[in-house]
Amino acid sequence: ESTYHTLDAAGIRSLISGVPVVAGRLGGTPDLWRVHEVSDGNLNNVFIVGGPTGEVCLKQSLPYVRVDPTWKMPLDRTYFESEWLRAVRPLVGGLTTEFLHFDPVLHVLIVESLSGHTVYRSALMRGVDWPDVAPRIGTFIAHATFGTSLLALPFEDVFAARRDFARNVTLTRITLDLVFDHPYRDHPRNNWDEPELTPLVLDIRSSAPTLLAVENLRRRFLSQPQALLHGDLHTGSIMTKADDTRVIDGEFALYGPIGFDCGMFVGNLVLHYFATPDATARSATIRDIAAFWTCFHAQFLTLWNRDEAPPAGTLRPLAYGPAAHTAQLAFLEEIEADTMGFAAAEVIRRIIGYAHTADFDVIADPRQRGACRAGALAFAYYILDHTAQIRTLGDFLRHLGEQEKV
Ligand code: SR1
Ligand code: MG
Repeated sequence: ESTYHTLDAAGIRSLISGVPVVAGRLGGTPDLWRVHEVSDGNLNNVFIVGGPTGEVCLKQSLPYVRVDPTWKMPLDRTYFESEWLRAVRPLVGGLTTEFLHFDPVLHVLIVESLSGHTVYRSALMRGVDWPDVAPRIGTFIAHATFGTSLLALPFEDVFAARRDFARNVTLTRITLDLVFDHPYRDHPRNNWDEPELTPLVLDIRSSAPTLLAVENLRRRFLSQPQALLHGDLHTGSIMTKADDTRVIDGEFALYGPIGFDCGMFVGNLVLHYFATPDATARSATIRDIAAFWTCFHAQFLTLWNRDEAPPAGTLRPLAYGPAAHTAQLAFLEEIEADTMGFAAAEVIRRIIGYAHTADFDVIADPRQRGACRAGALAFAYYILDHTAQIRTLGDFLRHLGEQEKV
C-alpha cells in the first residue's frame, strides 16, 4: 500500500525487502527475517528485525501517543528524528546510531540495532557503575551542539536548519506543556501516588521565586536557539554498555539553549541519585554528574579554540587573548546556569507531571519510595528557589551531597 498504515511483521518484511541497504544487512530472504517488538517508550512502535547476517531497529510513528491512544498526534516525529540523526552523526560518530533509511509515507525510521547495549536507566537501576558513560554524554553534547551552532557553521546554514526544526511543533509543545506548565498548576495530566508529596507541590506552586525561575527557563527554551538539541536527553534515550555509549531517540530535536540537553541528562541522574539509598551509588552519581560537566566544558572549549579553519562564511573571531577567553567562559557559565535550572524542572515534572520515570520502582517499600520522591522534589524546589545562591554546578552538587538518605 502507498498510504500510511501501522506495520505488523508481514508489513515490515515487505517494506524492508524494497530497501536494498537494509535487506542486504539482514541477509537471506524475507521469510528468514525475525521481527520482534520492543516498544517501551511513550510515543512509537519499535521493532528489532534480525536476519542471517545482521539486525536493524525499525521505529514507526503512530497517529497517537502509544501509551495513550486517545491523545492524537501527527506522524512527523520520525522525520525530525531522521533529520537530527543525519545532522549529528557526522559530528559525534559512534556516540549515536547509524542512519539506514527513512520512509516518509509510513513514517518509518530504520537504524543500526544495538542489541548488545542496555538502556542506561535500566543499567543504573540494576546498580552498574560505568564511570565512562557520563563523560561520553558530555562529549556527545559538546560536539553535537558546537557543530550545529553559529560557532561552527555559516549563519545561512544555521538559519536553514532552524527553519526545518522549527516545524517540530508537536513535540516542542509537549515539552512546553509537560515540563514548563502543567506541573505548576492543577492539570488532569499531572499525577503522583504519594499523598505526602501534596504539601510540597502546593508550596512549589505558591513560591514566586520558583515560578519566576520556571518562566525564565521556559522563555529561554523557546528563545535561545543556540544549537540543535536532542530535546529529550534523559537516561532512557541512551543505550550503553561499559565500553560503548549511543544517544538515540532524537525525535524531540529543536534549536534551543545548550543547557537544556545538559539539564535533562543531569536531572535524570539526580532522579537516580534519590532513587538509591546506597551511599556508594550516590557518590558515584555525584562523580558522574561532575565528570559529565567537566568533559562537556573542556570539549566545548577545545572545539571553540581548535586551530583548524572554520568553513568559509562562518563568523570569524574579532578578538583574541585573555579577554576572548573570559568571554568564552562567560558563555559556558550561562550554559551552566541553564543546566541547573533545566535539571530541576526535569526532576519536578518526572515526579508530579504526566510522564514519570522508572527509577523509583526499584524501591519496594511504598513509604520509602514516597520519601525518596519527596527528597528529589524538595531538592529541585530548593534549586529553583535559590537560583541566586546556587551559582555553579559545584554548589549544586554540594547541596545534593548534603541530602539525607531515607
Ligand atoms: C507524551 S510524551 C511524554 C514524554 O515522553 C517523552 O520521552 C518525553 O520525555 C515526553 O515529555
Ligand atoms: Mg524518546
